Amino acid sequence: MSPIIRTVCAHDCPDMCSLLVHVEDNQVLRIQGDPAQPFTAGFVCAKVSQEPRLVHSPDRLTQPLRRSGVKGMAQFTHISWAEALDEIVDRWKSVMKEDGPEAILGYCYSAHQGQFNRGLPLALFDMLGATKLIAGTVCDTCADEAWESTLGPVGGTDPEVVGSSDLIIAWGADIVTTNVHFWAKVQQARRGGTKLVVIDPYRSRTAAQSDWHVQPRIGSDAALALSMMHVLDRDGFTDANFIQEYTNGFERLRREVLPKFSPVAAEPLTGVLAGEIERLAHLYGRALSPFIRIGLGMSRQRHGGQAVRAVALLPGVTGAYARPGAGALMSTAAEFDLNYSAIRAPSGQPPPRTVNHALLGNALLELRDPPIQALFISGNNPAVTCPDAGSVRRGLSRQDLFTVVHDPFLSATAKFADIVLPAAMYLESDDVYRSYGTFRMQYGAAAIEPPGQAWSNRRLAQELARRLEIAHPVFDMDTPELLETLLHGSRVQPTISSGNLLSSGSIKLTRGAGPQEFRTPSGRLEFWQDTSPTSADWTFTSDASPAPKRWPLQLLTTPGYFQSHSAFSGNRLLRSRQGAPVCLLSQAESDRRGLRDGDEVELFNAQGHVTLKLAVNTDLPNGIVVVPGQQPELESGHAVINVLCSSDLSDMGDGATYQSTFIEVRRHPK
Ligand SMILES: Nc1nc2c(c(=O)[nH]1)N[C@H]1C(S)=C(S)[C@@H](COP(=O)(O)OP(=O)(O)OC[C@H]3O[C@@H](n4cnc5c(=O)[nH]c(N)nc54)[C@H](O)[C@@H]3O)O[C@H]1N2
Ligand SMILES: Nc1nc2c(c(=O)[nH]1)N[C@H]1C(S)=C(S)[C@@H](COP(=O)(O)OP(=O)(O)OC[C@H]3O[C@@H](n4cnc5c(=O)[nH]c(N)nc54)[C@H](O)[C@@H]3O)O[C@H]1N2
Ligand code: SF4
Ligand SMILES: [Mo]
Repeated sequence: MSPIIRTVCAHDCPDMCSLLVHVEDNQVLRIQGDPAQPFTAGFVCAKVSQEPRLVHSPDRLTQPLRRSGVKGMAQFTHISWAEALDEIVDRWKSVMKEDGPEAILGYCYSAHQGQFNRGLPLALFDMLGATKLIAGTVCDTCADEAWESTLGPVGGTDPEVVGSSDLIIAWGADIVTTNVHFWAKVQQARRGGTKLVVIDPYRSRTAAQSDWHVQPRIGSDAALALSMMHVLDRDGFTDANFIQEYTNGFERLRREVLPKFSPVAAEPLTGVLAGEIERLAHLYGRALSPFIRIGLGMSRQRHGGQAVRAVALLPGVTGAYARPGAGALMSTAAEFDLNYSAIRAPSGQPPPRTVNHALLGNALLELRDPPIQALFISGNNPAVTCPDAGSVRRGLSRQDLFTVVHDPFLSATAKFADIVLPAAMYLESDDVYRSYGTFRMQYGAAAIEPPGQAWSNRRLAQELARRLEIAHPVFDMDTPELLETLLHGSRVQPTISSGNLLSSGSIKLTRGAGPQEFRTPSGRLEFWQDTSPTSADWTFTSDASPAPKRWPLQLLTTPGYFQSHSAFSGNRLLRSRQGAPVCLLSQAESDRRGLRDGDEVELFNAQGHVTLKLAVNTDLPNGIVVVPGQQPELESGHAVINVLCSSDLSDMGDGATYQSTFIEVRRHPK
């Protein structure tokens, strides 16, 4: 019998599955979802069921590399770790001597690792006094700020109780693709008669399997939610006691805003018929325990914060936040008030300067006094995933920039590096994990040794700290000590302690029964805020301003089913299952441009152009183009979709605005 290692899936995914990894001769034979963990429920997704092909991919890096050709052309020679580390330390020391430590940028979001592999590289740059990355703005900072300004830093409804809900709304969440274990729970509930409504401009896999797919215009969710509130209030579905006892500002919203959002007024904003809005509001108002799963996709646009805020307020109107199985869930991360800064920012000093994760291109091209001279990227692929990817690539091409990339694969970004370091993956390193889609934490043991000379992020950070003579205990701690540090002072104790994490599998936080807790400064759900500069005064309730005439189509990039951005592209089977990159366009929009299914087309705007295959999609409304996934090198155009997206930021949380991209499509000019 091959040994079975109990560990955790570290991919950037809300489910945080508990895994049983079957190992023989340092090879992963098979991965099983742990049947003893109720959320994982014995299965893994279509991606991780193929994980041996990623971990043992022939494309894995096993030795450090030094650039021998032009930046971006991926010409490298093998070097030893000693040579690589000597060169990095020498270059960083001379950059610091000439321009100060703020000329160094550590760019590590590291979303496919646990807390220590994520945290320790950040600790290194914090201790150096380097320019600090404001991380996560490509993903969830807008949504998080919107949620926190509404409910406070708190998790939402437990996904494990969705079985007792009588109505489920997936609001801008493609659950089948991004949250498959929650989908299993949803399906269980539906077998008992619960209805599933999906609110999404795109007929996603989840929408296609729903009972009712409502298709609003991109970015019009705030208007839709406010119109539902209008109907709920007008037709007597408000819970006056709940509003009185647990909320702030509803009267003002009712007086100043809701009258503007009658279904008839909201119809042209949202593209949803007035009658449908009425029906949706009544369905919601009549449900005893409606559960809204709020996705992050709708937050990645100019008024994304307003959208999330409005949707998160709906359960406050009807008092659903007080009922079991009801409420809203976006992310559970805020519930874990861990001592992150002790691991990630141990200096205790404010950073000398910051760079927004989504603005890497601008930072590399435009920052002065000092300019960024040395860049370290680990666990990120910004040449593919960052907005304004053209600027990112121009920045990475700077001859005077010294770039180090630490990755298990020669990613599109690594191709621009001066030094590439082979990284271990999560199955090759022990770490501690906390979920953002459940209320669970777990310790994950390394299942195998890393291939060749690959090093974990943690080992690399420790070694660089040693060579740079950075003395801080955090770089010498073993796993139990790091764990004690991370949990110090946290409310998750005593349910979760270093002792029980190291000795048990998945541990679930216990949360009080009773109404959803609000951790805003007032302790109430905030319908209105006058104080916050980003506050929802509801001036902007829709991104549905008419598209500029020259760029009449709005771009929607959705998560790829067989992808997590580019992190699975080292698995050739998944790459072929995802297929060649395509763009979806309605029949009418295609006809208008004389385009046919399968044509090679160019997507373009003032920022750049990308060549793709056209797939005519009969479920798509006019006026939008959908590109599923962010594929590393689009097959024919040698450009990634993010060259079309600007570096404009969202109304809250300084987030990326991928969805606020306007383009035109034409036949590829051969
Ligand atoms: N298979 C797979 N799994 C993943 C990922 C992946 O890329 N692929 N990504 C991982 C990561 S990094 C994250 S952050 C999470 C969450 O990943 P996200 O990318 O945030 O995915 P969802 O929350 O499912 O939201 C996507 C849905 O939002 C819809 N949407 C976009 N704009 C709007 C809008 O204006 N209004 C409405 N109503 N809907 C809109 C899209 O059409 C899409 O169906 O998933 C993780 N899991
Ligand atoms: N147009 C558009 N763009 C988007 C989005 C969108 O919806 N639309 N979504 C955004 C979202 S939600 C996110 S989270 C970002 C994701 O953006 P990124 O985090 O840049 O994307 P990934 O492809 O997940 O890149 C992870 C990299 O880490 C590497 N890696 C994996 N494990 C390890 C490890 O253990 N150590 C090290 N050192 N490296 C490792 C992988 O090989 C890969 O190269 O993309 C964003 N980009
Ligand atoms: S569903 Fe998510 S957490 Fe579970 S195995 Fe797949 S990627 Fe990992
Ligand atoms: Mo993300």
